Amino acid sequence: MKITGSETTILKVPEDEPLANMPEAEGRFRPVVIVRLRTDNGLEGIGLTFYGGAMTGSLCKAVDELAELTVGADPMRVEAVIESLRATGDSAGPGGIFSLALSAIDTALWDIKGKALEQPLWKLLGGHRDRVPTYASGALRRGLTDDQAAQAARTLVEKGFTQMKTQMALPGNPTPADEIRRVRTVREAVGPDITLMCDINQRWRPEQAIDIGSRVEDVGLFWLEDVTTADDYQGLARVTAALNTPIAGGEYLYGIRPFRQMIEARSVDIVMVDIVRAGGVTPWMKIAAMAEAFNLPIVSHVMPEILVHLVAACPNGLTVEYMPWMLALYEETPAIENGDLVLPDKPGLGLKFDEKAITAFTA
Ligand code: SMN
Ligand code: MG
Repeated sequence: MKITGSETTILKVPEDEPLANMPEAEGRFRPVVIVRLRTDNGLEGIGLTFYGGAMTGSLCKAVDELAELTVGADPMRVEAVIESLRATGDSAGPGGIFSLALSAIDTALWDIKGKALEQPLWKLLGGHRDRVPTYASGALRRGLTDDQAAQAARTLVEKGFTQMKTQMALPGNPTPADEIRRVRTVREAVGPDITLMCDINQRWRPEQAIDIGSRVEDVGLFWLEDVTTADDYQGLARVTAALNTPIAGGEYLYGIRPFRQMIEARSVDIVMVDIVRAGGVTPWMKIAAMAEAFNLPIVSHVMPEILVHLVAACPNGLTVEYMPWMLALYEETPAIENGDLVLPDKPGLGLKFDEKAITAFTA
Protein backbone atom coordinates (compact mmCIF):
# COMPACT_ATOMS: atom_id res chain seq x y z
CA MET A 1 0.00 0.00 0.00
CA LYS A 2 1.22 3.48 -0.89
CA ILE A 3 0.06 7.02 -0.21
CA THR A 4 -1.06 8.61 -3.46
CA GLY A 5 -2.27 12.06 -2.49
CA SER A 6 -3.90 14.35 0.02
CA GLU A 7 -6.39 17.15 0.42
CA THR A 8 -6.38 19.84 3.09
CA THR A 9 -9.19 22.23 3.95
CA ILE A 10 -9.41 25.15 6.37
CA LEU A 11 -12.65 25.19 8.34
CA LYS A 12 -14.26 27.82 10.52
CA VAL A 13 -16.08 25.81 13.17
CA PRO A 14 -18.73 27.74 15.16
CA GLU A 15 -17.77 28.23 18.81
CA ASP A 16 -21.00 26.64 20.04
CA GLU A 17 -21.07 25.15 23.51
CA PRO A 18 -23.79 22.52 23.24
CA LEU A 19 -23.23 20.79 26.59
CA ALA A 20 -24.97 23.38 28.75
CA ASN A 21 -25.99 25.90 26.07
CA MET A 22 -24.53 28.79 27.99
CA PRO A 23 -22.69 30.76 25.28
CA GLU A 24 -20.25 33.48 26.29
CA ALA A 25 -20.02 35.11 22.86
CA GLU A 26 -22.06 34.26 19.80
CA GLY A 27 -20.95 34.28 16.18
CA ARG A 28 -17.32 33.34 16.84
CA PHE A 29 -15.44 30.61 15.00
CA ARG A 30 -12.44 28.35 15.58
CA PRO A 31 -10.08 27.81 12.66
CA VAL A 32 -9.31 24.13 12.01
CA VAL A 33 -7.29 22.38 9.30
CA ILE A 34 -8.48 18.96 8.15
CA VAL A 35 -6.48 16.56 5.99
CA ARG A 36 -7.44 13.49 4.02
CA LEU A 37 -4.59 11.16 3.07
CA ARG A 38 -5.42 8.75 0.24
CA THR A 39 -3.88 5.41 -0.73
CA ASP A 40 -3.56 3.37 -3.92
CA ASN A 41 -6.03 0.77 -2.59
CA GLY A 42 -8.78 3.31 -2.07
CA LEU A 43 -8.41 4.01 1.66
CA GLU A 44 -8.67 7.49 3.13
CA GLY A 45 -7.23 8.48 6.51
CA ILE A 46 -8.38 11.67 8.20
CA GLY A 47 -6.52 13.99 10.53
CA LEU A 48 -6.95 17.48 11.88
CA THR A 49 -5.04 20.21 13.59
CA PHE A 50 -5.57 23.69 15.04
CA TYR A 51 -4.03 26.33 17.37
CA GLY A 52 -2.87 28.17 14.24
CA GLY A 53 -4.94 31.27 15.11
CA ALA A 54 -4.20 34.04 12.64
CA MET A 55 -1.50 31.78 11.13
CA THR A 56 -3.96 29.01 10.18
CA GLY A 57 -3.16 29.60 6.48
CA SER A 58 0.50 28.86 7.26
CA LEU A 59 -0.50 25.80 9.30
CA CYS A 60 -2.58 24.51 6.39
CA LYS A 61 0.34 25.06 4.03
CA ALA A 62 2.61 23.15 6.43
CA VAL A 63 0.18 20.21 6.49
CA ASP A 64 0.01 20.33 2.69
CA GLU A 65 3.79 20.32 2.34
CA LEU A 66 4.26 17.45 4.80
CA ALA A 67 1.44 15.47 3.17
CA GLU A 68 3.05 15.94 -0.23
CA LEU A 69 6.28 14.45 1.17
CA THR A 70 4.41 11.28 2.20
CA VAL A 71 3.34 10.46 -1.37
CA GLY A 72 4.77 7.07 -2.31
CA ALA A 73 5.38 6.04 1.30
CA ASP A 74 3.88 2.95 2.98
CA PRO A 75 1.32 4.32 5.51
CA MET A 76 1.70 1.20 7.70
CA ARG A 77 5.27 2.31 8.52
CA VAL A 78 4.27 5.32 10.62
CA GLU A 79 7.66 5.74 12.31
CA ALA A 80 9.47 5.61 8.96
CA VAL A 81 7.14 8.23 7.47
CA ILE A 82 7.49 10.49 10.51
CA GLU A 83 11.27 10.13 10.45
CA SER A 84 11.40 11.23 6.82
CA LEU A 85 9.19 14.24 7.61
CA ARG A 86 11.42 15.15 10.56
CA ALA A 87 14.50 14.86 8.36
CA THR A 88 12.97 17.39 5.98
CA GLY A 89 11.13 19.82 8.23
CA ASP A 90 12.16 19.38 11.84
CA SER A 91 14.47 22.37 11.86
CA ALA A 92 11.26 24.39 11.68
CA GLY A 93 10.30 22.56 14.89
CA PRO A 94 10.52 20.63 17.08
CA GLY A 95 7.55 22.60 18.46
CA GLY A 96 5.25 25.15 16.88
CA ILE A 97 3.67 24.75 13.48
CA PHE A 98 5.86 21.74 12.61
CA SER A 99 4.40 19.67 15.48
CA LEU A 100 0.85 20.93 14.89
CA ALA A 101 1.06 19.94 11.20
CA LEU A 102 2.78 16.62 11.89
CA SER A 103 -0.04 15.69 14.26
CA ALA A 104 -2.64 15.81 11.48
CA ILE A 105 -0.49 13.56 9.26
CA ASP A 106 0.32 11.09 12.04
CA THR A 107 -3.37 10.81 12.98
CA ALA A 108 -4.35 10.19 9.34
CA LEU A 109 -1.67 7.48 9.05
CA TRP A 110 -3.09 5.68 12.10
CA ASP A 111 -6.59 5.99 10.66
CA ILE A 112 -5.36 4.33 7.44
CA LYS A 113 -3.57 1.62 9.42
CA GLY A 114 -6.75 0.79 11.33
CA LYS A 115 -8.82 0.74 8.16
CA ALA A 116 -6.27 -1.47 6.38
CA LEU A 117 -6.22 -3.94 9.29
CA GLU A 118 -9.98 -3.57 9.84
CA GLN A 119 -9.43 -2.81 13.53
CA PRO A 120 -10.49 0.18 15.64
CA LEU A 121 -7.56 2.33 16.71
CA TRP A 122 -8.01 1.66 20.45
CA LYS A 123 -7.43 -2.06 19.86
CA LEU A 124 -4.37 -1.45 17.68
CA LEU A 125 -2.86 0.75 20.39
CA GLY A 126 -3.35 -1.71 23.25
CA GLY A 127 -7.08 -2.11 23.75
CA HIS A 128 -7.00 -1.93 27.54
CA ARG A 129 -10.72 -1.05 27.99
CA ASP A 130 -13.83 -0.76 25.84
CA ARG A 131 -15.36 2.05 27.94
CA VAL A 132 -13.71 5.01 29.63
CA PRO A 133 -14.90 7.70 32.03
CA THR A 134 -15.38 11.14 30.51
CA TYR A 135 -15.84 14.63 31.90
CA ALA A 136 -17.79 17.56 30.51
CA SER A 137 -15.52 20.44 29.59
CA GLY A 138 -16.00 23.91 28.20
CA ALA A 139 -19.43 24.54 29.72
CA LEU A 140 -18.33 25.91 33.11
CA ARG A 141 -16.00 28.62 31.85
CA ARG A 142 -14.56 31.45 33.90
CA GLY A 143 -16.42 34.05 31.80
CA LEU A 144 -19.80 33.02 33.26
CA THR A 145 -21.29 34.61 36.38
CA ASP A 146 -21.52 32.47 39.52
CA ASP A 147 -25.25 31.95 38.88
CA GLN A 148 -24.69 30.97 35.25
CA ALA A 149 -21.92 28.56 36.25
CA ALA A 150 -24.18 26.95 38.89
CA GLN A 151 -27.04 26.66 36.38
CA ALA A 152 -24.76 25.19 33.68
CA ALA A 153 -23.34 22.70 36.19
CA ARG A 154 -26.85 21.54 37.13
CA THR A 155 -27.65 21.14 33.41
CA LEU A 156 -24.59 18.89 32.99
CA VAL A 157 -25.72 16.71 35.93
CA GLU A 158 -29.23 16.51 34.42
CA LYS A 159 -27.65 15.38 31.16
CA GLY A 160 -25.97 12.49 32.97
CA PHE A 161 -22.39 13.75 33.30
CA THR A 162 -20.77 12.46 36.49
CA GLN A 163 -17.49 14.32 35.94
CA MET A 164 -17.03 17.96 34.89
CA LYS A 165 -14.43 20.70 34.83
CA THR A 166 -14.77 24.32 35.82
CA GLN A 167 -12.23 27.15 35.90
CA MET A 168 -10.75 29.61 38.35
CA ALA A 169 -8.48 32.59 37.56
CA LEU A 170 -11.63 34.60 36.83
CA PRO A 171 -11.54 37.57 34.46
CA GLY A 172 -10.80 41.05 35.78
CA ASN A 173 -9.01 41.36 39.09
CA PRO A 174 -10.57 38.67 41.24
CA THR A 175 -9.66 38.48 44.90
CA PRO A 176 -8.80 35.05 46.30
CA ALA A 177 -12.26 35.21 47.92
CA ASP A 178 -13.89 35.62 44.46
CA GLU A 179 -11.99 32.60 43.15
CA ILE A 180 -12.88 30.46 46.13
CA ARG A 181 -16.55 31.50 45.97
CA ARG A 182 -16.77 30.39 42.32
CA VAL A 183 -15.46 26.89 42.87
CA ARG A 184 -17.59 26.45 46.01
CA THR A 185 -20.68 27.65 44.10
CA VAL A 186 -20.11 24.99 41.44
CA ARG A 187 -19.46 22.29 44.04
CA GLU A 188 -22.68 23.20 45.90
CA ALA A 189 -24.64 23.14 42.63
CA VAL A 190 -23.57 19.57 41.75
CA GLY A 191 -23.27 17.99 45.21
CA PRO A 192 -20.45 15.97 46.73
CA ASP A 193 -20.60 12.92 44.45
CA ILE A 194 -19.71 14.59 41.16
CA THR A 195 -16.07 14.41 40.12
CA LEU A 196 -15.07 18.06 39.75
CA MET A 197 -11.88 19.39 38.18
CA CYS A 198 -10.71 23.01 37.90
CA ASP A 199 -8.49 24.60 35.25
CA ILE A 200 -6.33 27.68 35.87
CA ASN A 201 -4.79 27.84 32.36
CA GLN A 202 -1.38 29.03 33.65
CA ARG A 203 -2.84 32.24 35.12
CA TRP A 204 -1.54 32.05 38.69
CA ARG A 205 1.91 32.40 40.17
CA PRO A 206 3.06 29.41 42.24
CA GLU A 207 2.44 31.19 45.55
CA GLN A 208 -1.10 32.14 44.45
CA ALA A 209 -1.72 28.52 43.51
CA ILE A 210 -0.55 27.38 46.95
CA ASP A 211 -2.61 30.08 48.71
CA ILE A 212 -5.90 29.57 46.85
CA GLY A 213 -5.34 25.84 46.35
CA SER A 214 -4.86 25.27 50.08
CA ARG A 215 -8.06 27.19 50.84
CA VAL A 216 -10.15 24.97 48.54
CA GLU A 217 -8.77 21.59 49.62
CA ASP A 218 -12.13 20.78 51.25
CA VAL A 219 -13.96 21.25 47.91
CA GLY A 220 -12.56 17.84 46.98
CA LEU A 221 -11.29 18.72 43.52
CA PHE A 222 -10.24 15.70 41.45
CA TRP A 223 -7.48 17.88 40.05
CA LEU A 224 -6.31 21.48 39.74
CA GLU A 225 -4.94 22.03 36.22
CA ASP A 226 -2.15 24.20 34.83
CA VAL A 227 -1.87 26.21 38.02
CA THR A 228 1.11 28.20 36.73
CA THR A 229 3.32 28.65 33.66
CA ALA A 230 3.45 25.27 31.93
CA ASP A 231 7.24 24.97 31.69
CA ASP A 232 7.96 26.28 35.19
CA TYR A 233 8.60 22.68 36.23
CA GLN A 234 10.11 23.69 39.58
CA GLY A 235 7.27 26.12 40.39
CA LEU A 236 4.73 23.43 39.55
CA ALA A 237 6.63 20.96 41.73
CA ARG A 238 6.41 23.35 44.69
CA VAL A 239 2.63 23.57 44.26
CA THR A 240 2.30 19.81 43.80
CA ALA A 241 4.29 19.19 46.97
CA ALA A 242 2.31 21.78 48.96
CA LEU A 243 -1.24 20.67 48.11
CA ASN A 244 -3.21 17.50 48.75
CA THR A 245 -5.37 18.19 45.69
CA PRO A 246 -3.75 16.47 42.69
CA ILE A 247 -2.13 18.81 40.15
CA ALA A 248 -2.61 18.12 36.42
CA GLY A 249 -0.56 19.60 33.59
CA GLY A 250 1.06 19.04 30.23
CA GLU A 251 -1.45 20.26 27.62
CA TYR A 252 0.79 23.18 26.60
CA LEU A 253 3.94 21.11 25.99
CA TYR A 254 5.18 20.28 22.50
CA GLY A 255 6.60 16.89 21.54
CA ILE A 256 7.87 14.19 23.89
CA ARG A 257 10.99 15.55 25.54
CA PRO A 258 9.51 18.31 27.76
CA PHE A 259 7.42 15.60 29.45
CA ARG A 260 10.63 13.99 30.66
CA GLN A 261 11.57 17.23 32.42
CA MET A 262 8.06 17.74 33.81
CA ILE A 263 7.76 14.20 35.14
CA GLU A 264 11.31 13.95 36.51
CA ALA A 265 10.80 17.25 38.39
CA ARG A 266 7.65 15.76 39.98
CA SER A 267 5.76 18.78 38.65
CA VAL A 268 2.38 17.07 38.32
CA ASP A 269 0.33 14.19 39.72
CA ILE A 270 -1.66 13.71 36.52
CA VAL A 271 -0.15 14.00 33.02
CA MET A 272 -2.32 15.71 30.40
CA VAL A 273 -1.26 15.40 26.77
CA ASP A 274 -2.59 17.43 23.87
CA ILE A 275 -2.35 15.30 20.72
CA VAL A 276 -1.95 18.30 18.41
CA ARG A 277 0.98 19.80 20.32
CA ALA A 278 2.50 16.37 21.02
CA GLY A 279 2.66 15.73 17.27
CA GLY A 280 0.05 12.98 16.87
CA VAL A 281 -1.00 9.55 18.08
CA THR A 282 2.57 8.15 18.01
CA PRO A 283 4.14 10.63 20.47
CA TRP A 284 0.96 10.74 22.61
CA MET A 285 1.28 7.00 23.27
CA LYS A 286 4.98 7.32 24.07
CA ILE A 287 4.26 10.04 26.64
CA ALA A 288 1.53 7.81 28.13
CA ALA A 289 4.07 5.01 28.55
CA MET A 290 6.56 7.43 30.12
CA ALA A 291 3.89 8.47 32.63
CA GLU A 292 3.10 4.82 33.34
CA ALA A 293 6.73 4.16 34.22
CA PHE A 294 6.48 6.93 36.83
CA ASN A 295 3.19 5.51 38.20
CA LEU A 296 1.24 8.52 36.91
CA PRO A 297 -2.17 8.52 35.23
CA ILE A 298 -2.64 10.05 31.80
CA VAL A 299 -5.55 12.20 30.61
CA SER A 300 -6.49 13.64 27.25
CA HIS A 301 -7.08 17.18 26.02
CA VAL A 302 -9.97 18.10 23.68
CA MET A 303 -11.25 16.01 20.68
CA PRO A 304 -12.88 13.19 22.71
CA GLU A 305 -13.95 11.51 19.45
CA ILE A 306 -10.26 10.79 18.74
CA LEU A 307 -8.66 10.76 22.19
CA VAL A 308 -11.12 8.17 23.51
CA HIS A 309 -9.12 5.59 21.53
CA LEU A 310 -5.82 6.59 23.15
CA VAL A 311 -7.03 6.83 26.75
CA ALA A 312 -8.85 3.48 26.39
CA ALA A 313 -5.71 1.85 24.98
CA CYS A 314 -3.51 2.63 28.02
CA PRO A 315 -3.56 0.91 31.41
CA ASN A 316 -2.95 4.30 33.06
CA GLY A 317 -5.67 6.17 31.09
CA LEU A 318 -7.80 8.01 33.66
CA THR A 319 -10.54 10.00 31.92
CA VAL A 320 -11.34 11.65 28.57
CA GLU A 321 -12.05 15.36 28.28
CA TYR A 322 -15.46 15.69 26.62
CA MET A 323 -14.86 19.01 24.88
CA PRO A 324 -17.49 19.18 22.13
CA TRP A 325 -15.73 21.62 19.77
CA MET A 326 -15.31 19.30 16.79
CA LEU A 327 -18.21 16.87 17.20
CA ALA A 328 -20.23 18.66 14.50
CA LEU A 329 -17.64 17.66 11.88
CA TYR A 330 -18.67 13.99 11.95
CA GLU A 331 -21.68 11.92 11.00
CA GLU A 332 -21.47 10.04 14.29
CA THR A 333 -19.30 10.25 17.43
CA PRO A 334 -18.87 7.85 20.39
CA ALA A 335 -21.89 7.57 22.68
CA ILE A 336 -21.84 8.28 26.43
CA GLU A 337 -23.47 5.63 28.65
CA ASN A 338 -23.61 6.04 32.43
CA GLY A 339 -20.90 8.67 32.30
CA ASP A 340 -18.56 6.50 30.19
CA LEU A 341 -17.60 6.90 26.56
CA VAL A 342 -18.20 3.71 24.59
CA LEU A 343 -15.42 2.73 22.18
CA PRO A 344 -16.46 2.25 18.54
CA ASP A 345 -16.11 -1.03 16.62
CA LYS A 346 -15.50 0.66 13.29
CA PRO A 347 -11.95 0.50 11.88
CA GLY A 348 -9.39 3.25 12.43
CA LEU A 349 -10.77 6.33 14.15
CA GLY A 350 -14.28 5.12 13.35
CA LEU A 351 -15.15 8.64 12.22
CA LYS A 352 -16.64 9.88 8.96
CA PHE A 353 -16.73 13.56 8.09
CA ASP A 354 -20.26 14.92 7.69
CA GLU A 355 -19.67 16.36 4.23
CA LYS A 356 -22.55 18.84 4.57
CA ALA A 357 -21.02 20.24 7.75
CA ILE A 358 -17.57 20.35 6.15
CA THR A 359 -18.96 22.31 3.19
CA ALA A 360 -20.85 24.66 5.52
CA PHE A 361 -17.73 25.30 7.65
CA THR A 362 -15.24 25.62 4.75
CA ALA A 363 -13.55 29.00 5.15
C1 SMN B 1 -8.33 24.33 26.92
C2 SMN B 1 -7.31 25.11 26.46
C3 SMN B 1 -7.19 25.39 25.11
C4 SMN B 1 -8.10 24.88 24.24
C5 SMN B 1 -9.12 24.12 24.71
C6 SMN B 1 -9.24 23.84 26.06
C7 SMN B 1 -8.40 24.03 28.40
C8 SMN B 1 -8.84 22.63 28.74
O1 SMN B 1 -7.18 24.26 28.96
O2 SMN B 1 -8.06 21.94 29.35
O3 SMN B 1 -9.97 22.27 28.42
MG1 MG C 1 -6.62 22.88 30.39
